[in-house]
Amino acid sequence: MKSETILKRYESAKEVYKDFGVDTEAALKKLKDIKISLHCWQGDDIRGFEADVVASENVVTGNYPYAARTPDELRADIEFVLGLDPGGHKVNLHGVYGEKPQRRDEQNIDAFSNWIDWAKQNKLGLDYNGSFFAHKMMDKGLSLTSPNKDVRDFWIRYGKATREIAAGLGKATGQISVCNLWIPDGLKDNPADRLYYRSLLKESLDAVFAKKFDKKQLLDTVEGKLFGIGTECFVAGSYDFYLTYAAKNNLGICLDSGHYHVGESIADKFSALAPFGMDILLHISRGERWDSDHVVTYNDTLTSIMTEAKRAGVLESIHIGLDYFDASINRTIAWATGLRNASRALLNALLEPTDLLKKAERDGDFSMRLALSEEAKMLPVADVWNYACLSAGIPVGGAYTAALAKYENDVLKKR
Ligand code: RNT
Ligand code: ZN
Repeated sequence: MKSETILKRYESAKEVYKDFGVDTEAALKKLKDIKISLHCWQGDDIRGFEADVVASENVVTGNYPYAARTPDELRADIEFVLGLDPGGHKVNLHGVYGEKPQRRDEQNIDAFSNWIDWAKQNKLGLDYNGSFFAHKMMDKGLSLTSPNKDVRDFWIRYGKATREIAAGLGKATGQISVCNLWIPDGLKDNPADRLYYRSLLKESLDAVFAKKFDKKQLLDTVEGKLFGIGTECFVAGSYDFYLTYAAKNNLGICLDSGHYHVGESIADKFSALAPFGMDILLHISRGERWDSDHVVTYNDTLTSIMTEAKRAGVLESIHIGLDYFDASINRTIAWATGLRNASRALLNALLEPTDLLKKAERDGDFSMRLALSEEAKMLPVADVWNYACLSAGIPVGGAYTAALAKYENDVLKKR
């Protein structure tokens, strides 16, 4: 599309939105201000840079070639991906992406000094996730809930280390670092004593979170899930468990869109958490029939997550992160496409005539609420999106796919 056409279409879209009481310029500014944290692990299937990798509890399927093999390759791929999205960004690291040969339970900020230098150059904040998996100290899939005290203590030391590291990342970058804790602990078949594992988890978490940090540098979040591969019958860290733990201990909660019952959407949860001032981290994912972490597509599930966050007044205070991994297709295309979809859904929410919808509802005019919300679905969000890309110097339409193909040819195929 010619730049001239994009500009013309934006001008007309601006007028259409104005009729609905929506200011497109204000929406575009917010699109830049609200940051989406890009998960580093789509680049190499959560392999990371530790030497003695063991089979992971975080299963990634597919073997498309050209995964990033080194920290520099991974950072180059991230820069490429971020360069294809007009929104604001951060980068989300996992423990296994440290670059020094440190024991997991002795990991410290030194392992991330290259990441910090790079983040500073690119004005990016860094979030962090403890890697409680793919390690010889996992006890039949259990870490903080292992009946073996030595195992639990190892992972408690690691949990403490993750928070120190994240606080260090927050300090170094001058942007809050969200430190997310997810553990795979659970059982394949029905346990006889669920309470035993959950009591151990509570005890372990109490040790991990004993130290208090400045919330400007470090925000702790805990991430529950319903089930995983190999933990079909029982996951110790369920949503109920962590929500209660977070509420009692003043921590944030991580909502992963792939971790609930089919049909249960995290979109409904913002308004349930907002009245209590709960800090929220999103892991935007796409579960296909099960917790599968497919690449995020632009669908109703995704758009409703963003619009509900806006309607509940938390869009600007939640921490938005992505969490998907597909190793069966070109990883940078998977990454960029999911990121742009999250961004587009964010823009769509920012452009929603929310005030009009809420007014109709307050007035008791539910028929008008329906009519308006259906009308809103056909508003020209694409014209505003293309304009956002053009203004940020990002390839629009066909030029976007051409840029992806070029990167595969020029960079990835040389690996
Ligand atoms: C796993 C959780 C967790 C991981 C990442 C890699 O079910 O979603 O967030 O996917 O930490
Ligand atoms: Zn997640």
